[in-house]
Amino acid sequence: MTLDLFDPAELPERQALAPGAVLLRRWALPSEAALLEGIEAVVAAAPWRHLVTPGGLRMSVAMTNCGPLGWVSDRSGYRYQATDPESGRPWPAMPAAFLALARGAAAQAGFPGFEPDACLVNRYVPGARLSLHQDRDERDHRHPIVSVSLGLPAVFLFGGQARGEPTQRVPLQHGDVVVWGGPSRLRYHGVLALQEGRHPLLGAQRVNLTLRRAG
Ligand code: MD3
Ligand code: FE
Repeated sequence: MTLDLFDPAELPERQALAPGAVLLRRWALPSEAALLEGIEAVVAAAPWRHLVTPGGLRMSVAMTNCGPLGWVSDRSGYRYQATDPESGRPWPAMPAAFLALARGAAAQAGFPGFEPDACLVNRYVPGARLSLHQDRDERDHRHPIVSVSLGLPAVFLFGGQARGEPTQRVPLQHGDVVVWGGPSRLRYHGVLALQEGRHPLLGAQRVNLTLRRAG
């Protein structure tokens, strides 16, 4: 047996990216079927949509939400709200598999007791990207954020506490889970434009679940 460090399948399962930031490679694989079913149920009740930034730009990433609170953006700003602005109804319930995954991953990363009340679901097709930003719309930044990558691989940009600081590139693949907490919680981050490709289960897309305690 040789250890091929260039084969992503051979890399260690748990990797500290920075203080408070832990990458759990393939952590979501055992629940992939339940996660995909959950995404289908959420999208059936609250379809994908392209939000507009306060500056009037249409985001290339399509989004929806589930759980008690959902993240939205429009000309008046960014916020969490309990209802889907498209339908006026509450966001669909958080699928049990999302909740179980988030609790387990957070505990594994050193954040026991994490209870998310918001899950933003992001869909990237080739060319879609997320520019460098901080997540600061949540009430209490002491709670970590759990992110789950499904489908096509992406390159995640992990910056510093200020926008101008150098960024680290972290390749994220299907099933990878990252827990961002503690001193990493307010670091700048983004996602490079998705490359073309086909994933056996998801086709030409990447879906990211971002689980947060927002309220
Ligand atoms: C690093 N989504 O929706 S979650 C977002 O892949 C967002 O769709 C990304 O950033 C995506 O806001 C990645 C990863 C993430 C979330 C919060 C962080 C990384 C973070 C907070 C601090 C540092
Ligand atoms: Fe973010």
